[in-house]
Amino acid sequence: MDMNTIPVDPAFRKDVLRCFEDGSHAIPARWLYDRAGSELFEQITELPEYYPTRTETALLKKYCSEVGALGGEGRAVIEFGSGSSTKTPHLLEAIHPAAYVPIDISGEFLAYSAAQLKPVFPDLPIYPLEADFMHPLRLPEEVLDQPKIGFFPGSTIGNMIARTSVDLLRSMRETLGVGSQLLIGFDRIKDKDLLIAAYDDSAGVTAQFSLNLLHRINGELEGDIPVDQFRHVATWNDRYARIEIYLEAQADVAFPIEERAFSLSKGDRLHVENSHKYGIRDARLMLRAGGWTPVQEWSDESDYFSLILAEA
Ligand code: AVI
Repeated sequence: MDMNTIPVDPAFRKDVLRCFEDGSHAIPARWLYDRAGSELFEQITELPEYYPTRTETALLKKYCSEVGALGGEGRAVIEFGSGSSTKTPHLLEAIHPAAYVPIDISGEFLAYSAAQLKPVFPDLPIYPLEADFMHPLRLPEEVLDQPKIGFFPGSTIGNMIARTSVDLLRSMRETLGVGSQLLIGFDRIKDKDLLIAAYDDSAGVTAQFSLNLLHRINGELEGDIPVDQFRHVATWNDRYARIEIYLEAQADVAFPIEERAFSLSKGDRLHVENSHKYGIRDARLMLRAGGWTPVQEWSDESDYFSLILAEA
């Protein structure tokens, strides 16, 4: 093998080929996050139209001390999908945890976030865990006997369909144990135009983020998809209460992927992401279905975003 070749994840190959072979024309959103995709997502979080990150960050700054007072003080913080851990310091400062366990599939992100947090919290033991948090996990030995609080910000749960979200909440309960707490972010249902603008920004960064998936297919799977023949489309599906992201062919296109020939007609769409939004009762119900009892919730003045503290 060429030393510069990135080994292809067989699950990526399977999902991409299935999308075209069975005509489902859907690719799971997890594949949006290669290195370029993760960098573009960081840019999205700073866009004027993308309200979730700044709204949730303001809630964390304002209310994390209440999490401490509601039993969070001194617990070990277990963060699911910690990424670059940008929101974590607000929680760590407020509840003085016994330890911090960032969980991420990317070892690179884990090393980065540990390096960022170490100088700010020199006395905090950090035990990074490189793993897929969608399944129950064995936590590091050092925190097994400590009271724990899970942290799942960003409304990342919104990128999953309801059944997967509930499965994940159950897995988290199994990983953390009865008596644990969970602090989780939910993006709320709001004006359709605001939602669409957040997922189709005027600078075109979100479009680049979704179109990057086609570049990834070309780079990793010997594809030759004409990326410039596709456009990013964000729609609001009211029945499912979610933003749906598609890549729409602007002309009839034919292209190979790993020497197999595929084609799409003008107007055909590839479904690449869902981002569900929640009424506050939907969020509470989802938590209960996953084995978590909501204890307290905090929202901004416009009810754009909510943080919920729950107990197992
Ligand atoms: C990571 N996740 C919560 C983002 C969202 O808002 O659904 C992903 C995203 N996709 C396009 N913009 C943001």
